Amino acid sequence: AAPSNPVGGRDVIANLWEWNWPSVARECTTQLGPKGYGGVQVAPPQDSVKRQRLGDGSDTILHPWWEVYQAVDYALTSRMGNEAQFRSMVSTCRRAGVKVYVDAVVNHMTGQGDTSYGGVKYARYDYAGLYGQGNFHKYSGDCPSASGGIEDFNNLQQVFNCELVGLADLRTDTSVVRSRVAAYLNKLLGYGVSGFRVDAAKHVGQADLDAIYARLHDTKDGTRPYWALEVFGGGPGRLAPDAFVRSGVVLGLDGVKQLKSAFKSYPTDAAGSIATLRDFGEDSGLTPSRRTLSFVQNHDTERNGDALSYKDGATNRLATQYLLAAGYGRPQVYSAFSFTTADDSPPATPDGMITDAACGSGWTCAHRDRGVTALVRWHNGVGAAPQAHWWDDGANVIAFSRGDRGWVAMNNNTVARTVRVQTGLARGRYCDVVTGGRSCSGTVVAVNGSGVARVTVPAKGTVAVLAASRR
Ligand code: AAO
Repeated sequence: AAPSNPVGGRDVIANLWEWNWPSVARECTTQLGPKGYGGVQVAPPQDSVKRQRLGDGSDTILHPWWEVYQAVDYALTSRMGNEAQFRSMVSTCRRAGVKVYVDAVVNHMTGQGDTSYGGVKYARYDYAGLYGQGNFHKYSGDCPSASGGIEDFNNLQQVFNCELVGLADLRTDTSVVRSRVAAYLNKLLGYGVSGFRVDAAKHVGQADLDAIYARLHDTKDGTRPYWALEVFGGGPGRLAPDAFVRSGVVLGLDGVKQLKSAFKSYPTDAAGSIATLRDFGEDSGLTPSRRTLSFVQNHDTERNGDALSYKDGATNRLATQYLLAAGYGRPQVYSAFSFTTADDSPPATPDGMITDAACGSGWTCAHRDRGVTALVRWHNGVGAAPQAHWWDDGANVIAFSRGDRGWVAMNNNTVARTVRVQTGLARGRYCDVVTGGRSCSGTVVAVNGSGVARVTVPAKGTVAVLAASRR
């Protein structure tokens, strides 16, 4: 079986979604490595649909972000760069101590178009030298819906064998397709990639995922590849996220909704206050921590209303800090581009090639936020120590320790709050890593002989101290 999350250590992943390869490489060296991130997730690197101008004067977005989710070929010729740039990015990141995880589109090929970024000419069920009609469920008779598409997301046969939004569904139940998919992923592993986010994993299904995984080589570090499965919640039986945890780690998509309701509904809905996070994780019905890749949002949920987004500003930062502190799942920090409509392209040339990521001009750079990087450092400092000393005011202020290694307090109000709390720490004066960074120039938390501290937590802010940051 695929491995669980690593325990403790530098495990935080930055999801630099649709950053181009030279920008990812630069970021690994200058930011991610130095700030304590242990991994970076990148967008699908295989060749994809490149939409052509319609010539009808319509204002349809020519190169929406989702072009990259329509695979044309397993050559690494994408909107983010070419194969040489991809390889160089992976080795640069590895040298900076940052492992690379790839978004793998293996459930399907395309649903439209005839030309790719790599210049390949194709048809929906014909990819010369790779797949033809016999490799698709469209022609195998296994899809029971009248339209050939998924009409009912609760129907197992449809979810596995019919087409997701019209995307040509691969027969991953055959050894020919399994071998070709595995060859693609093994090529990436050979370049130094450490694992995958498996796109539309719910539609591949457990048996096919397991068979593909069994064909994968070890990583360059000699470990089994990380294998994080995209499975939206809500499906019954074998379609539920819980039914996939034996095949791999699953994406924490239900947790995303709980985080939004905790952080965003207060004070309009007091029931949704952050005090409810006392139970966040397995106690609130989520998949096991060691089998969950958790995040506040990803590219789908920041658009579909399930999640907070960069548009929520300080509330989104606070939720990200909470996730890094909580210890549920392997935390991932999402960082992409700002958008107006759901289909917007990332900043790109007229030809669709994504341009270098410039923070503040089109790119949110949430992973660089000092409040976030402080909590990455704190997360690494507390390691695998369990949550203890939970405290809340019944509404919008919470505090907890991670064993005796660190203590944190968070305030989701729009005004500062002063609290008197049991920290579980030994008597002493501790430096807040959020306001003080590494230099201890900010807030100092004084803990008395009984472990109690009186602390003022800023509006929409966090105070976080490490036992190791005692003065
Ligand atoms: C584009 C065009 C289409 C066109 C197509 C082919 O937009 O009009 O037909 O090309 O020409 C992305 C875009 C698509 C885009 C596609 C290909 O989102 O718009 O299509 O690239 O370019 C389901 C899947 C899940 C999938 C999600 C979008 O299960 O795997 O749909 N996510 C991944 C990617 C995604 C990508 C693809 C897959 C395809 O992350 O970006 O698509 O590679 C329910 C179901 C879920 C279902 C959702 C959304 O979920 O249970 O299975 O996800 O609905 O349809 C609560 C409920 C939960 C519900 C959820 C919905 O959480 O509990 O049950 O709300 O918000």
